[in-house]
Amino acid sequence: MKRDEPSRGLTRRRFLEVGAAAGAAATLQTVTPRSLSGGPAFGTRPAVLDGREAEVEISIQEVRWAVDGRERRAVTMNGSVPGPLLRLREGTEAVIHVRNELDEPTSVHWHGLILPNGMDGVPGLNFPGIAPGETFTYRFPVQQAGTYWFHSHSGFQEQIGHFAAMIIDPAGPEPDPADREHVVILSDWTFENPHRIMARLKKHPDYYNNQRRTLGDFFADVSEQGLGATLSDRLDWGGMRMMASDVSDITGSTYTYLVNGRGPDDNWTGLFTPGERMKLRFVNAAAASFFDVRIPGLPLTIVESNGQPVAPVEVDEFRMAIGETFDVIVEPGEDRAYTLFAEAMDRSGFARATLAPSEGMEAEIPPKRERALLTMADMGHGGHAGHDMGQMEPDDAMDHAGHDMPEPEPMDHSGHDMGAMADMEHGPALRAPGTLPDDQMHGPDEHGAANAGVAMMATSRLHEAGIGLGSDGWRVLRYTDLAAREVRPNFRAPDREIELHLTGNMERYMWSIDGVHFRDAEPIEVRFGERIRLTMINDTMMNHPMHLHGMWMELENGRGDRIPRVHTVNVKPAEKISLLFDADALGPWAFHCHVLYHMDAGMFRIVHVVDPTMADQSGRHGDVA
Ligand SMILES: [Cu+2]
Repeated sequence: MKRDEPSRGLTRRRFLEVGAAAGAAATLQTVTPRSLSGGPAFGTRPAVLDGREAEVEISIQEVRWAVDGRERRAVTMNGSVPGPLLRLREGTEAVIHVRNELDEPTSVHWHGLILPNGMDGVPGLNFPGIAPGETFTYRFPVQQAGTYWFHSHSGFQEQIGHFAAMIIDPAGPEPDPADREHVVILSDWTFENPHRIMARLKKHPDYYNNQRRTLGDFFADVSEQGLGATLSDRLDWGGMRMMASDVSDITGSTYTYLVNGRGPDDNWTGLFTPGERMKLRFVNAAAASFFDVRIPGLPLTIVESNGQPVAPVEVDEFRMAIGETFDVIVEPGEDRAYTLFAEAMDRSGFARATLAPSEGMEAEIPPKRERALLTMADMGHGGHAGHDMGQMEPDDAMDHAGHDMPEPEPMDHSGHDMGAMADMEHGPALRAPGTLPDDQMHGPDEHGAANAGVAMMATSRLHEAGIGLGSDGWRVLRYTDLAAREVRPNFRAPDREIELHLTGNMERYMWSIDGVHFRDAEPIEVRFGERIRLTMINDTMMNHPMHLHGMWMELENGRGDRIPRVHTVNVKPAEKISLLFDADALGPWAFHCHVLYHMDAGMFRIVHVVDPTMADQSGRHGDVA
């Protein structure tokens, strides 16, 4: 394994060195990758916090961070974007001291980790948060292996740099050994204040789509960014026009897309020796961006999803929802550079890096593709028509029985009466575990003013690559391609089904679940030991990457007892999906959309696992957010 490259001086280090460096770092220093290093090599490997045998220390600091030559304030872990790579080992205990050097509260949430409730890091829900000047010690058993990440669960800190990757080495042998590996963290960077982004979306939800900016906005930008930057923004993006109902509500008009903290011009480079088997550990740590990832010239073999081994799938491109991770094996045989290309789903920009035998090499950047357009199916008026049969393969053994329903007349809402069937708790026996849900007409409940444009028909779309993908003539990953590497033991049927609607009113930038903002919602209560089928119906025309803390979800994609485990799953517009989870962890857990701005707007619930035999188990410390 060539995980580290001694020639670069970034050899595997123990906590002591890194902890000392963190302690010495001053706040508000200017950290530019190139100026620090005196060459472009810095940042090629992230700093590593090795928590496998020792305690580690993370300091939350404000620094000036430069992207493609421009600077803004960033909230960081140990002074870098992304923060240091954290390495843990399955079967050990992690001890992580997090010191808050900001003048505002902060937190660290361990995305995808199974741990005691009090260590999950959601302020107001699992702990009080970390006050300025305080140190909070996270201490938990490491019970899993794979690629994960961690980030702030406070305000908009995640948007401005507070995220990092975590690799957990297995207690036993590595399931997919490689000659070399690189962590590839994708993110979206903005020079705007995220509170301002949110305020703009509240006023004009299509602000970042149609570039409709007022003279006042222009002068505000000039005072914040300077005249040159403002004009350059306008020139770069002035030609872009998008529909109000486009696929992303925040776009490349404000975002620069990053690989490992580097903009497209900075061009992060991952080295290889031709002929090596290389593992790329991808993390989508963006606040609001989905990425379509490919490396032209290299087939991509997906071996892990959400940190869990999956049966290897070879594709040419895959979409990453926010919060997802994928491990990908590539074998570059030629002595040349390859472009690692991660296009924003709405085609408004891209993150770019290079895999090469030596620094400074570059390969071609693929031409811009047509931007994705919403279809009738995305608006829930397509029924069968929305299923791109061209992507289906004859060997797809999924149950498509439900897809044979006649197409509804687009404007005929009489079908809504069928919604009475939706109350599954009192309905017939639940369908077999691991199978795909049937299509469903929307019921009469429109979920109130917080919901608009309800999709009439929700369908299973796991066999679709996603909006704007799958028509380029190459292989694209679909959720139905994912199968757990091993058969799941004791795979059993759910005890109960809970149905949730993902709702929103784009015109008012309101996002909710079942039409109710988080602040007005009761927790979803489940009993310890229950096996729950969680069915989600996306009533909106946007994608929502839904993330459950503290417990694995099993995505029912038709693979029976080999359905994949996930911590995050994307729900497409007008899609109906279902997941199984065992309520095996007591306490209140966060469940939310991982679009930071959707979560902030109210698309959030508490899933509270209670033991009816115990008295007080609220574990709450006040209001969340
Ligand atoms: Cu969302």
